[in-house]
Amino acid sequence: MKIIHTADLHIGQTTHDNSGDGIIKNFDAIVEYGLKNDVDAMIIAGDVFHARNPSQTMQRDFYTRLSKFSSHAPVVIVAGNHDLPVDPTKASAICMPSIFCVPNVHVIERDAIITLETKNGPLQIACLPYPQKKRLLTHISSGRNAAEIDMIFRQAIIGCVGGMAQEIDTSMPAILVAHLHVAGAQVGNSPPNVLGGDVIIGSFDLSLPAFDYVALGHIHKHQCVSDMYPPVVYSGNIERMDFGDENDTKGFCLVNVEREATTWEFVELDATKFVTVDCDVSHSDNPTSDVHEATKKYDVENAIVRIRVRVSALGCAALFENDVRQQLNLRGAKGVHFLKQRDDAGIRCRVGTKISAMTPEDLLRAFFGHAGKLDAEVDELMTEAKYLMSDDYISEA
Ligand SMILES: [Mn+2]
Repeated sequence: MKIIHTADLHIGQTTHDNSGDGIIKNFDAIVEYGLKNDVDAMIIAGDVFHARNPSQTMQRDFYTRLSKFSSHAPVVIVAGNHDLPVDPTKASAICMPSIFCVPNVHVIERDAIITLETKNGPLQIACLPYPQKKRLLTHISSGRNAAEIDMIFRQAIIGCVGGMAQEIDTSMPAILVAHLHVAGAQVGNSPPNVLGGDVIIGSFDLSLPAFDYVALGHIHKHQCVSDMYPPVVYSGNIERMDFGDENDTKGFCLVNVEREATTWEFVELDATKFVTVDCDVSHSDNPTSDVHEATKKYDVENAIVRIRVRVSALGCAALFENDVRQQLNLRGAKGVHFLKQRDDAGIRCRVGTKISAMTPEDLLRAFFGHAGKLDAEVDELMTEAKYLMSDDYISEA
């Protein structure tokens, strides 16, 4: 049977670089793929929404697509850390389908084994939502140190997975779905909370012989973290969110589940393109046109572009960002960010292009003018400045 494994949709996530519109567009693409290829089920391994209190619009956007798919085949959602409330008396972000008992949609917030009846036979799914320390802590007596607590958590999780593996009927295909941090995984550009506070589990503690595939969520970089059978795979998130994702491919996993013979492939999605242009114009007489020239090597259509430019303090004033931005927009760039690295210290001012002909006094006067000082103030400041720059002051100091 064919299943889709996706995770970490983070609907509603925005970054400085990306408004997040591509997330829903790519979830649409996954649903369309599933319908067109007649897949048997969809697994979402946690973190559907970015916020614990998603807006009504975000919920509408997700549930309309979910219901389109679930009218065709079952969906299993295993809660991630973003889905679960910090306070256990509060509702999770994804509780609605359970409350209304929506057919074909299974939302799992506590470890459990479910059996899906797909049109190509039964599939057992062992589900392990994100292990929240707060929930686990209530079972631990006080007076333990951090390392001991970490050990107890790890043993609890390993015990839970092992217990579920024992309950599996090994004559039928089974998968494990979990939202957690596996040792040795490249965290890539995942949010920083991935690095702190997580209990880290070995992939060998998950790749047990009862299972035919381990579908993971939590780390946003797609990767397979085990060489052994069954495969242990992070599908990764479905959209590039910032420049840390520039070189990562985004997509989902198409898994062909068969007892002891499962195979999988990665299906790439059309994620927002990020392009970094590195250039050095610190010795250039015409930084604007040289930066523009440097961008020509890149395909910037529909891309968010970052220009990392090394420029002298004086050249800074002659680098007209808006000119470069306009030219890139004409070539189809969706956004342009400048990151200027000045190779010497100095004042920053926009005084026109004939800087090399100006004296330090001229430059300072221009700077005060640019900073919005009135003429009278500038005269007063210049008197003080001239004194500070004079030999008299230097010898007094
Ligand atoms: Mn997560």
